[in-house]
Amino acid sequence: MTSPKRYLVTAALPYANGPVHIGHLAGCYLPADIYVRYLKAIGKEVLFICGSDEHGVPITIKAKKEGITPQQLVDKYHKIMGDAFKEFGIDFTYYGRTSSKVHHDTAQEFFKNLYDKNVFKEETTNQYYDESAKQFLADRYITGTCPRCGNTNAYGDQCEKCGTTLSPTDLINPKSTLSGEAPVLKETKNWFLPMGEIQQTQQFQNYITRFDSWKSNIKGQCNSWLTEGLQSRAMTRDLDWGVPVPLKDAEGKVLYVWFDAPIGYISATKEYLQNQAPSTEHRAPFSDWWQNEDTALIHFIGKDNIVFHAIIFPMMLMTHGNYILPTNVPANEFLNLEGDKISTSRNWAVWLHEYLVDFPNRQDELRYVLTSIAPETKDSEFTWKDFQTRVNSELVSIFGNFVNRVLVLSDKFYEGKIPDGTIELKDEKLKSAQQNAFDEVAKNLHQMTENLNAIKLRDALSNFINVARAGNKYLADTEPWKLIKTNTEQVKGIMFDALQICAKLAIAAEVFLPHTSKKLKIMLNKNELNWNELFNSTILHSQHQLGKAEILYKQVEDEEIQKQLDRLESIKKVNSQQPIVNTIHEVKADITYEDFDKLDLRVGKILEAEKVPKADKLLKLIVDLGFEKRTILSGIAEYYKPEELIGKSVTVIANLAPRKIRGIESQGMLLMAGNDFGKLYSIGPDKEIEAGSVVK
Ligand code: B3M
Ligand code: ZN
Repeated sequence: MTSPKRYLVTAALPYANGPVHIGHLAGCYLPADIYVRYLKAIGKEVLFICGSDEHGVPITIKAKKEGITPQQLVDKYHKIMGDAFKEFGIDFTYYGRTSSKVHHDTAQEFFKNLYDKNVFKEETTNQYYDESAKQFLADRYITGTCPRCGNTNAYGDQCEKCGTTLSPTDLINPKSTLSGEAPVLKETKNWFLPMGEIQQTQQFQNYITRFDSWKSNIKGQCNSWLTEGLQSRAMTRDLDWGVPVPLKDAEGKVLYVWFDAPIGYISATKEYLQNQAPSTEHRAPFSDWWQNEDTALIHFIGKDNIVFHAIIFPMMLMTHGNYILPTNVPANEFLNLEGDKISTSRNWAVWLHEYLVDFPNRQDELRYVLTSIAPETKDSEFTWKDFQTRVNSELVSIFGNFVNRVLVLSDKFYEGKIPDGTIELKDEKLKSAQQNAFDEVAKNLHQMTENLNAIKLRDALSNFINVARAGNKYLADTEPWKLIKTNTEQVKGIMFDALQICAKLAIAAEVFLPHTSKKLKIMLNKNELNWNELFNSTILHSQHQLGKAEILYKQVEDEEIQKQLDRLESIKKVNSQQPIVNTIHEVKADITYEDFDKLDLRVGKILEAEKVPKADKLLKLIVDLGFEKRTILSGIAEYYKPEELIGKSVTVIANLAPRKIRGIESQGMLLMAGNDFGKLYSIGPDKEIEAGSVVK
């Protein structure tokens, strides 16, 4: 496509079965938002569409768990998710939901259209059925081993580990998630999309040439599925929650959630244009958005959604015939958290609503960090330490510091009025500092624009911060706070330049850090700043009165980070208490009796026990060995409270050479039974026996 006339940008519809976490934000909503803000800034006509995905097994499973109806569940989370997005400045044009009437009608019409064209293959097949729950087991109601990668927790519709789409009957050792039992097979009729046939059509072959300009991670996945050959896939399910199949002989059946959900982009557009679009504003009609080749359709998603957006939905759109196909599917990989995969069920996540409680009004800090580590080409990792470092050493020390210095000095020198802008710098050193700053700022702004165009948002953000860095360096090189004593004229020139850089930052911040941009514009007393002024040499004219200087970012303190780490640590503990299978350790090489006899094992009685300060795992024990009392340090603080150990008999290695731990000499060791997950329990005599007795 040459330059598109308008952009229809979508972000994956999140399942309304839980709150939003940083993985969602980094994977899809933040990049989509930044790109949309950029498109709007450069004057493009854009719709940014999203909404809650309220159907499918993930919803019914969660409703059952919470003991409420699916409708109550989606009502609850639709609100929570919508609020979280708003708080973080994710500026959807419209946030819809798939339980709406317009959506049901649109999805049914879509299905009927394909049905009438004889696109579907109607087939009676054997599907898994849970006899105790009296229910067919579609999608996530069934788990088993992935035939492709061996993941033992693959779902009936997809393996999240290798991304393969599956059918329940593909799973090895299938198990019902309702009863935990092995299911039986039972006949039922469903309607299949013959993806293998559609793959062969000229239309589809033309469409896939678009992959060439897509990111390599997406292209690679798609091409590997296409090479393997696509299988037919049922577009209906035997479930009672969803959009009813609009056919007479389809009682008790609903549309497959992955059939109806992407249609949600269409129905949300419709709803917006019908009900919400401001009547004063010029808006292209629906047909221009979805049926006009001048529109670029761009789906932002996470990598587990690629096949649905890059292959299945386009197949639906092209067989319907009345819609444009995606121009680009910029999928991100996954964001991990502190060394582990983010998981809703294991509560291993940073939830946005919780972040806001601990870091109120600091949304842009999270936006900044998540954009700078966005998993654009490979999985990436969020750690709290890194969060602290990036905020403190980039936002606080570079961007915030620069802006603050410029505003405070302007206030001090000129009572907040922009000085004369016609002054030429004379001194060689000053001149070269100025040239450097101009070059760096211009270069980075150009690269930033290019990177935004190419949806390389990490790089774009680093160009942005480099602009502030160049500003900071300009001040450090010229030291206006010193120069003011000897040359007030030259200082005017420097401050004038620095203020222009602040204005450029305020303009560019609008796409990455909207809350900051707003604040900065108030400080500059300039609400109307346009993107096309970005490359102007003068944005703020002399005599313009600035507003009040305020701190843009607060330092993130060690205690704030520790609190988050402690929270994660306690989640880890809760998770590790769930039964997990222990690995079987091979028996070590044989030893002789003489080897064994070298160990002097004794029964000891614990007399005292206390925690070792600043060591989470250690207890300091005083143990009576009969002939003497020993101080022994033991790493069991997570499993025993000091008071429950007093009076307990344990087995001690009495001739282990003493060792200093945390400045305390440990004079022996307790024998403990431990598993792979760190659990440690003491081993002692099971009947009373004197301290000092020999263990042999
Ligand atoms: N709800 C999957 C997900 O939240 C799904 C996306 C639908 S986009 C049409 O990961
Ligand atoms: Zn797999």
